[in-house]
Amino acid sequence: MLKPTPTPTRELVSLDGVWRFGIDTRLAEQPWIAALDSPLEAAVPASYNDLFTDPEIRDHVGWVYYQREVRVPRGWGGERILLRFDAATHAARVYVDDALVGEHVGGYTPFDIDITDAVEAGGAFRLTVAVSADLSKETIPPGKIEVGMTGKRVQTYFHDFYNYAGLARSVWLYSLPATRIDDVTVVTGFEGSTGIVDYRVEVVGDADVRVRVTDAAGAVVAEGSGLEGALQVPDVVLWKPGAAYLYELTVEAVQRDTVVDSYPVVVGVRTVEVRGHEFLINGEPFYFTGFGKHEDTAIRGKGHDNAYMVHDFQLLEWSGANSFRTSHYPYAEDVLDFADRHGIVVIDETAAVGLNMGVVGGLSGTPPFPTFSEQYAGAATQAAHAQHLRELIGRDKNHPSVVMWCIANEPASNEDGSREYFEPLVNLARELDPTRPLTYSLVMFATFKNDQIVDLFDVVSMNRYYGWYINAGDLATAELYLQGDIQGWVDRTGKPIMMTEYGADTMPGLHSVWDQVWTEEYQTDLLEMYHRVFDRFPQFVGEQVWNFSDFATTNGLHRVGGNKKGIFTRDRKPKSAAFALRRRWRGLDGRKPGTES
Ligand code: GCB
Repeated sequence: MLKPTPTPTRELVSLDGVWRFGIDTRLAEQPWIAALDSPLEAAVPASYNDLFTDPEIRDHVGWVYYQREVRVPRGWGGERILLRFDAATHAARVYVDDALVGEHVGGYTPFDIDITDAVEAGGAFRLTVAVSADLSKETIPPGKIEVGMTGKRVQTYFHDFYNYAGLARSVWLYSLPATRIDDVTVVTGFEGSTGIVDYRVEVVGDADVRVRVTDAAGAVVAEGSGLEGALQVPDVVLWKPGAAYLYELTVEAVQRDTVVDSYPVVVGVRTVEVRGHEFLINGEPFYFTGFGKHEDTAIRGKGHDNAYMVHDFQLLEWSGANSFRTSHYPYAEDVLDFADRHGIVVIDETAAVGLNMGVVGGLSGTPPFPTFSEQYAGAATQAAHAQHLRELIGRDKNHPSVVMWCIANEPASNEDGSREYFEPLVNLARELDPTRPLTYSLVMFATFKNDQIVDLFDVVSMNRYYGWYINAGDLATAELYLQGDIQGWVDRTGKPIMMTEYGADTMPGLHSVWDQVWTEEYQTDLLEMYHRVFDRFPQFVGEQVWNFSDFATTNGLHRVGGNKKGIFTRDRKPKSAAFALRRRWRGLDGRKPGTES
């Protein structure tokens, strides 16, 4: 799916700003047929939850309504006119004036609605967007809504981050020519000093296709024509972690020598491959350093914010991180564009978090009923998961920064039914993208003895909390467990292994000379213990600390003002461990710690 981009043939109007806002319980039925009868207004993009002081809005279960007037530019007669929602979390119904024009389910992937027949160039319309925060067996992530003793509907879900909802990413009105480029897929490689850009174009209507590759200075370095082909780039400059170099592939749809549509795709020439126990980028072993992150800031919730994005990437660079995982959902596309430009490597994760009833069983990991059953993650969940994969890979397939898909976070891969659930999804992902390795993040209860799906994947990604949820305050025992655990996966799989989560909640400003949990020293000591163990395994290909920064969590007893495993606070101040990571990671340039440059 192509991101709306202004080109000589496409125009774009931002609908971001302040919209009228209300929640369904306080509005008339069919609130879209008139101006919303509500005193509230909400910022777009932003999650709505933390904007207001009213607790009923924050934890609202059900639909909320956003509304604004939109004017269509008068020069758009004869063009297709579309709305693009970069995300509506978790489901949306879109109305133009009194009419429903489209719907979408899935809170972290974009969707378009063609409204050409409902609006007029130069005219204005009332745009109402109903957005639902609800999670159920039919959504990814899944959840459950129950009516509590007070008669109120209560949402439960099986992940710790707060269920922020609303229009957290940009909304656009844009024009497309009737005959147009509908999709472009790019796969890159190189032979010696020649770069290969394989491209495939989908066109709506009848047109010839012309393509050209320009280098960073704008010089044309390759040209071709036709719906697909392989372009050769002489003296290629590769896209490398920490040294991004980008070309541009301009695709043109041409009718009788007239360019009727034109679209630029950013191209980084690089390869990704898993060979034996190595993860290779451009044929060279790559060692991931970095974090699992969240889209999470005060007031905005999951609202995309360019200032935070720029600053977060500065902190990645400052700490020597070369990568992050988009835990636990696809991030705003601008973040991937930024990673492409700045040479940061991304593990792109789906929103499939909480496919695990074991977490309800607490540390015993005993599920109250089977996870992969019609009681919880059954056929409907699997269908939603498949649709989500199509949308994620459709959106992100051309980003050079994305080197691996993470299909789920901590699923109950130790339970019966997990293989039946995941095998078709793995096959689908490989069909959608045969080039990138696949992984999933392994929960503690899924051990090298009982996991049922690891052979379907390319990289073993472990989430482990020795020294925190178990052996808290006892790093010596934690070290023994960790060592045995990794050894078990090495022996069982022979695949590359990385740690996608390890860490400790830490209260900034709390100190101790002893191994005391929650102190800044304990967080540092725990990470250093993990690093000692990682460095003993040649099969280890990376370390991503949980988490980049503190983040908001669901209401409950288990967290003090949110998850405090951040290396940075929620407002991005470093805890002591940030300096320890910086000492370990800076200057590695993708090499494994302890190896020669
Ligand atoms: C996990 C989850 C992550 C949590 C983390 C924690 O295993 O994958 O979403 O935030 O543990 O801190 O408990």
